[in-house]
Amino acid sequence: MAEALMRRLNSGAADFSVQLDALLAWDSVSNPAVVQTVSEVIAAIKQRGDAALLEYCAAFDRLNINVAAELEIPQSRLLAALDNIDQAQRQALEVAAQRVRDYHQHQRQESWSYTEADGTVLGQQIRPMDRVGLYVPGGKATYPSSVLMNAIPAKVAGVPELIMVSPTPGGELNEMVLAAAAIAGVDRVFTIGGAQAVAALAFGTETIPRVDKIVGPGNIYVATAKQQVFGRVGLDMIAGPSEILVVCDGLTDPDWIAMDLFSQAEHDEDAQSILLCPDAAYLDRVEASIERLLADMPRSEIIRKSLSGRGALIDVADMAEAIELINRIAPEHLELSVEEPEQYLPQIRHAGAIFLGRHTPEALGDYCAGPNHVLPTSGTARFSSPLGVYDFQKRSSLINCSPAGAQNLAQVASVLARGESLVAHAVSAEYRLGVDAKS
Ligand code: HSO
Ligand code: ZN
Repeated sequence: MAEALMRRLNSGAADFSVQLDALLAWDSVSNPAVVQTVSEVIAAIKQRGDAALLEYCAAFDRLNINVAAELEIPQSRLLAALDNIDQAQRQALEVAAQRVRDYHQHQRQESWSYTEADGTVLGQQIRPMDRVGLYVPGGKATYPSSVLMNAIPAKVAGVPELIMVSPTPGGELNEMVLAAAAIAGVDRVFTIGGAQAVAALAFGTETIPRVDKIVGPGNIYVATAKQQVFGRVGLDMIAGPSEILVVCDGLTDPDWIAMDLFSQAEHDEDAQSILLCPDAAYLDRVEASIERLLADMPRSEIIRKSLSGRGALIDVADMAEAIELINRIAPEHLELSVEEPEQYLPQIRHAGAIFLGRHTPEALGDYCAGPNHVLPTSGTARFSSPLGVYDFQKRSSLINCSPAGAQNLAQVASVLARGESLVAHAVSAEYRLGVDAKS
């Protein structure tokens, strides 16, 4: 028999836990040479603004522009992209955008307040950020769907100015990306990329407006630059390779499951596809489907490397054990390809997105179901959530003490302040004690 493409694990094996840890291990890359280069780039943009930016565009992107204003793609050019692309693709982008918009409307948080018996009002005021930057990578991982997924929640939150940046090596524009930007309502687009684009967004230049938050994936230079500007601007998470965990009861067409595993694997050689099933014979059938279907995939080489490097077919004792593993893995995408999947939801604590039933492949969520496809990777679903409207909203606390309320609070504050030896605090509170509570 030919050697199996995917590793096979059995949860009953004595060393299973060690094997699983090894399978899941992922070190986010940090490279001292890149860190050094990126800090030089950031310093240059900070000191010399547009002049430095134009030099980097020429050096890294073969983009020879003398006037920084020409780095901006006019809105009329974005609209032209809508006509330049295949009209079936335009329509699909529009349907996807509308569904993503509808879904994200449900996430909007509203300001709230309540009034206490003594008339004091407490609450929270919710406002969008003023200006957000969206990084869109050039090259092989340029996904128009990701433009929709990043831009739409920001616009639904009410961000007035959404600035997109994307490298354009040799000046060649990606029509689908521009069309997606137009549909999503991106306000301004600049043809810059790399660490210099992140620095320009974080510090501002004469031409590039300074933003309050930067979102969107990028290569190691972009990720390193984001880390270095963190604190000056807000950031989304730094994504690791994409992952899918499929749990199947053994009753779904094995071809479907094989293709679901491929769909993650084709993103990247480092992507991770794992299948859990309580029926070992079914794992054999999926393996046979994989062998048969793989050759016809245009990205078969990437899929092969991903499945053989980081993939696994895991034989589990039962669904209870599968649930335990789900929570331990905390996958970015979880497919429950089982009968009555809803029954397991109360036990699932950690997963970026949960796809329920045999008719919900992850691919539908990647493009058009409505939920966001920017999700926590590498086990970070233990403490973080999908990108959403809430990532572009921020809160201010509201406190409005009535004179009577101030009397009540001042007594407490005064005692605590003196306990901290902060006398000005105490006296500031005590001044309010003397006030006629009716005035
Ligand atoms: N599965 C990717 C998103 C994507 N898929 C974009 C296709 N295009 C995120 O995990
Ligand atoms: Zn995908």
